[in-house]
Amino acid sequence: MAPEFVILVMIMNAVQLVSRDIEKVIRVQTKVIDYMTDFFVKRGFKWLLPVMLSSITDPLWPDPAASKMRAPEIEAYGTKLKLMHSMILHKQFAIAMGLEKIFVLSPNIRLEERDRDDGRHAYEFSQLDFEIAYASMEDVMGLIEELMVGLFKEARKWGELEERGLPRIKAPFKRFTMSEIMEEFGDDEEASKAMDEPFWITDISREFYDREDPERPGHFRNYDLILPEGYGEVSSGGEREWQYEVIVRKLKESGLSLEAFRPYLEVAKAGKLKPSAGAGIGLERLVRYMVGAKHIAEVQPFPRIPGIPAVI
Ligand code: ASN
Repeated sequence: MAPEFVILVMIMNAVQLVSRDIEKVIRVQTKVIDYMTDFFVKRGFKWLLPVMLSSITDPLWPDPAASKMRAPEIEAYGTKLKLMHSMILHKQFAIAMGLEKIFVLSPNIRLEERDRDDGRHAYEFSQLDFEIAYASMEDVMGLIEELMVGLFKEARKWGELEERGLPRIKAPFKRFTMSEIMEEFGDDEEASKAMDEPFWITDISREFYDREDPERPGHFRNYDLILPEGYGEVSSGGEREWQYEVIVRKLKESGLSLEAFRPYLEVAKAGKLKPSAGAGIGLERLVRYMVGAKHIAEVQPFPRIPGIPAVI
């Protein structure tokens, strides 16, 4: 799609929006979601339905890749409920309930700052979010590599992507720590532009729930999968904290209020959180890369671009 289409999609009225040709993109999206859900179901994962409102959600802070934002709230039956930033805390609750391996197609609302329109951010999007009890970062990274290698192999056969020329990829993907990326490329965006295959960034200092390496304080057992050609981050995850004292310390270090996480802390204090690891894969970002779209608005039937009011 031509770059000028990107500009157009943002100023389109409702009739123009429903008149554009998005059928091929949604055909690809259908195949991608079909492949991915089948992959998890075949490996014994339980498929949860999404949670959209809760008294607690992902603070998305501190995170070098996110701007500070507040989850919008609605009043329901005398309590304030937040629109979900992500289901990370609910994934940990599900593991605490005894569900060993879970995934969910989760809609997330993130009211990014207005200057976040970089073609990759949408303020309403969906991720395939999964979590595995007692898993390590190697387990999750290996699973995502297997998923991506299989998906790309399959997708190269799809008529819709014939001209796109997706790369032949093989596992293991290259790995860099965040400090190696900073040193070599300046930031992850520049690294993404310099690469022609997906790669990992590990050891990222961010939200309290990603596990700090107990043997190497100040280092983190987490990971982002970055797409090449400047498409940027498509997946992020980590091993999780589960011990009450560690969680309280990290919440305090992040400057977050303990009260905002009360039910989560109650479960942690009761010793009910378990070690786990997981990740979320951004569906629109993945589809955007696969079809080679310049802007995420081109793959959203109802674009949700930071700074631009939604028409429908
Ligand atoms: N889904 C991510 C994870 O599993 C969290 C996020 O979306 N912020 O770590």
